[in-house]
Amino acid sequence: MKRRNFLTLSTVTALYVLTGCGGGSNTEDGNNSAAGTSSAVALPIPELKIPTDIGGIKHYDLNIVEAKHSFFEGIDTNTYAIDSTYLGPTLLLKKGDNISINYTNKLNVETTMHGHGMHVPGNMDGTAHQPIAVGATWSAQYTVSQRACTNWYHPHYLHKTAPHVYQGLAGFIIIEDAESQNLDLPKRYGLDDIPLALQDRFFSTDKTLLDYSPDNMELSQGYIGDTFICNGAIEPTFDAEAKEIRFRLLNGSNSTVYDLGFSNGKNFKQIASDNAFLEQPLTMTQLTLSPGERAEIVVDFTNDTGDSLTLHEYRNNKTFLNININKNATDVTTLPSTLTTLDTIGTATNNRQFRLGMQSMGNFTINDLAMDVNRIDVALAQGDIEEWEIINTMNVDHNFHIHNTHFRVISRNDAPDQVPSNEKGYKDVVYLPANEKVKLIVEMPSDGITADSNNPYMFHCHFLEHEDNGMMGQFTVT
Ligand SMILES: [Cu+2]
Repeated sequence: MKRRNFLTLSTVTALYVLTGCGGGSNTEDGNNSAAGTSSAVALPIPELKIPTDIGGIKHYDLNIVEAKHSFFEGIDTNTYAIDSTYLGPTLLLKKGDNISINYTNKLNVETTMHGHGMHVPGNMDGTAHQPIAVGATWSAQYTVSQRACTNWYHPHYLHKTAPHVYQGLAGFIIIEDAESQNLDLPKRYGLDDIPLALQDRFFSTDKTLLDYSPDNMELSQGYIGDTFICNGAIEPTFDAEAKEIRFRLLNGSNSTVYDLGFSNGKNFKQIASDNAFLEQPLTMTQLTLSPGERAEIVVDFTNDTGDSLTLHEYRNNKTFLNININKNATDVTTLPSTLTTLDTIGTATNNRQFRLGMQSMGNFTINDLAMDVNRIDVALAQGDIEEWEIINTMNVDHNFHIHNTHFRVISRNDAPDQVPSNEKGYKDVVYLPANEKVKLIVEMPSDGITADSNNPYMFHCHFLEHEDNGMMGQFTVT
């Protein structure tokens, strides 16, 4: 049941080109009449989860389940999902909300659920220290205390994050605040505000299973699937209104770096990086996202009625999404020239170095140590401001993610001017190409949100195969 033999995406692409669909064959409701090709699938939009308000606390009840999902017409593929058949619903949180996200584990294996990018106490972080036993419910309860951004939730189970995510466990967390609600941005979820979870997968030959079986080389160099998927669909089609459209891009892959752009070279504005708006929209034609990174972009289709284009991935030459601009605008937005003001982080009072490396084939380390849940690597206090230098000592790509807080990138390879403009905002994941290094300024907020040694935060490579195999450490904030 090896994965290499089945109908590959390039075959699907060839079919798509041969049948010539993409432009005129979509019906009004987004269903494509040209059955038999993957392009017939309308872009799935994750359900927007409506919470139950009990005594001023918004409760989100979510079930982690085994499911069957149709990636290929007429074939059920076994998956994991959150109240869905693949991925999970979107949680729309507002700054100041008191929330309780209740995850019930209906799998036959233990897992966890972590809010990536969330500023929450260590015991609400959903890491290896907060396992959800089979049949049990775990609640992440906190007050949303951060700026508008696009975050996501996914398992963070020790040594098993990669396979659990691979089977389908992930969902969006969108945070809004007064500022984001007042800006004249596309914000009609599913109409002009579109979350896109970008992933790649291998399937078993009969396509009934997601094939997670990286060998040692793939553990190291990346487990890059031959089928690229967008919100759990293969090359789906989005019928867009002829207006500004906002895409919330998430690299939800295990270990693939995506270079994203539109097939016709159309430019777009990046408006947000991981943890906040950028101060001004940045005009771009291509955007690199490593695993776990997010970017919000706005693309203006106002004068593009009748056009078709794709969201393309240039590094692996794959199509994520077909877009047809074939609907009249039912609203008008005008992207503001200023989005926000970002606080500068003060002066660092301490420096640290984190060397990403490998002990032996398939065993990864930070500062020569593999992850140990019983070891605290870094002890910090609220209000600490530090400069962290992350050095990729290897000939393969990594990245670096810090829980609880955001950081700003000071330099790449010791050069401040090598930091691209779209990395100058609030980040929680930073890409480290082979043999490169970055300097970050990191601050632990002084707002009473802490993590003790029983429930520490993590820092790690977000290439999930690296994280699962040792490239992770733990820190406390007291
Ligand atoms: Cu890595």
